[in-house]
Amino acid sequence: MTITLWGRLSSVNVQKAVWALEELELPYQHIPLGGAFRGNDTPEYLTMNPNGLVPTLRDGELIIWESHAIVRYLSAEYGSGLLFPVEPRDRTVVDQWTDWTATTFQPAWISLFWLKVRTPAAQQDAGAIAKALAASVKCFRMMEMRLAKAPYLGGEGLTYADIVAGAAMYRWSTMDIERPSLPGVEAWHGRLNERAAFRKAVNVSYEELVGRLAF
Ligand SMILES: N[C@@H](CCC(=O)N[C@@H](CS)C(=O)NCC(=O)O)C(=O)O
Repeated sequence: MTITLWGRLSSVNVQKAVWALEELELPYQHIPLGGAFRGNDTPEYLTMNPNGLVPTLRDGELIIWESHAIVRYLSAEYGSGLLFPVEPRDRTVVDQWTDWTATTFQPAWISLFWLKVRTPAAQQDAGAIAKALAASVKCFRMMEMRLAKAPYLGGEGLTYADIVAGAAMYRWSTMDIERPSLPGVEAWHGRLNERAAFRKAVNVSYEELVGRLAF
């Protein structure tokens, strides 16, 4: 069965899917789409993904969109016992950090990224940037409490929670902002950086997005 992934590689949500595919050493076809590539508003694409965003993944007959659903599916189908803890008591901790990333952490840091990186310098609002930075730091301090005690968000091993949250780390660590010292988060980022799959998927230039609000 062939796996196909649609989405531009500069998208953090696409990067989560690429990381999971690479981590699990799955063969896949990649089709750049969205952003400067466009194509996410065609009837063919909307039939697969009515949300009109990237990523979309097809595995045989199955088509899925929403990056966290994609990463969770790949982990369950191809990484059970590795990225996907089998025991519900272990897995719920992974889901907790995964859902928190979708609802709280990513909205905070993405907002900062849009205000600080995607908004042209002349239009930037220092007050809004400070507020978004404070909201992001609050999230990172929560992660610090966890990562000071465990090497990964789910506990002892890498799981899909680290993939969805860790996808933020290239942008967070390279944005021109004041970052507080968070030794647990930094050590975790160091561990992620040791993985070829993380480096390939996440350490990707976002130069094409600087000062660009269009997509
Ligand atoms: N909740 C969705 C969000 C997807 C999303 O916002 N994708 C952005 C890129 S990160 C997108 O498709 N933007 C339009 C474009 O790139 O053309 C997910 O996690 O998959």
